[in-house]
Amino acid sequence: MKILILGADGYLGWSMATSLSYEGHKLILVDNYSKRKHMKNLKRFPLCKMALLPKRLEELMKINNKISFYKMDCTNFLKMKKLFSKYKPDAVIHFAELPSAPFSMLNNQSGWETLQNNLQSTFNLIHCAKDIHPDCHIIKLGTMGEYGTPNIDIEEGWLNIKHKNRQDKFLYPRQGASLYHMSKIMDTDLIWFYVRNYGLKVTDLMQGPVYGIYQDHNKKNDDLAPIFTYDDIFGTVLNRFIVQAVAGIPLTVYGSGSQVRGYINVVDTIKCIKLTLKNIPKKGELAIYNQFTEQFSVNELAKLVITSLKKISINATINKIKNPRIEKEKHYYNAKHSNIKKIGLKPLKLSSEIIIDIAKYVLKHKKNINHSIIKPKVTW
Ligand code: USQ
Repeated sequence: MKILILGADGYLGWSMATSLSYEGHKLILVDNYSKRKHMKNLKRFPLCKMALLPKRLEELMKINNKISFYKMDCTNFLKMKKLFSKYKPDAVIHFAELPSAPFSMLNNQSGWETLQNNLQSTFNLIHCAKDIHPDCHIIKLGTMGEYGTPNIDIEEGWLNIKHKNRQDKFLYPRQGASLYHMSKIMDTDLIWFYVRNYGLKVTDLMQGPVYGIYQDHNKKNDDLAPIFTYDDIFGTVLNRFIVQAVAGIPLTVYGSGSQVRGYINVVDTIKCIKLTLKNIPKKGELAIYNQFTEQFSVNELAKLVITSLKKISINATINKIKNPRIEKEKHYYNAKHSNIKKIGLKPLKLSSEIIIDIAKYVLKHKKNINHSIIKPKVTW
């Protein structure tokens, strides 16, 4: 296939590119390094210094030489149009969005940049598809956080509503808990508008917080590893806890720690996206998958890290700190996630072995851990 990957430098984008390159597809990678720029400005460096894409591509090209890279901003419509016209991709995987809730809540500028970047890149993409190549399959990363934590079961994308003896199907109600999550909600509305009016084919993957490191093919090659963050702004909770444990810092449980989310290993993220590449929606269909494999509370995650890492003589402790976010801590949470299993995902369950495996990667780079970027500094 000819696959365009937008946001190819990121944690997920790069993992996706390395994995797909082994399958011999023609890959067109795009990134403007905006996340790196923000990380540098905020002095939140990843666990390992990563080379820029052209350097990392030298390694990838040894596996697959049908890869091109464009340093390009997806909010630039003319450039996007040119790229789309040149390649007319079979599929586009859209990771080119600012992914951090704390970053979006830092100040007015970061909030607006998140809204503007995420909406404009998505808008340009669907507009290119409509104008140039409506047959291409757009795979878009959404987030479970779009649904929030309602007091009813979370369905997969849609909700059937009966009202005064009539019935219809609507997008499941959404209520984000940060400007980042709000940007994803607005994305979804835009996409659905284009899908139903112009017959586009879109898959929206409502993903929960991701953990782990994509190592299938790169265990021995650091140039092919993805960016791994653990700081208060760009790191996700389980990766942060493992780094904190390795560094001897008490695990930063926010508030009571009873907040529940649906989590997924990055290895499964890649598998899910590959499955959806093969399951193309019909013209005018918006296929929605809740992309997570297991639900945990923050307390459960912290306890699992502690008991797992004890096995390799790392003795971690918990530090419950005032929750820096506005979020419900005690709440109902029961989210459906069967669509992805229906198309073939055999979930990789979180285990002590997996936590130890991630900790071993972190231990290799322990000297790089910066203790001053652990405590949450952004509050809302
Ligand atoms: N949390 C802690 N301690 C920490 C960090 C987080 O207790 O040190 C808690 C948070 O309060 C939250 C939960 O862990 O209740 C998850 O937080 P997170 O930082 O791992 O995830 P979040 O900010 O929600 O965002 C992440 C990704 C985002 C993705 C989202 C999926 O950054 O790109 O869309 O996970 S979801 O949460 O389902 O919306």
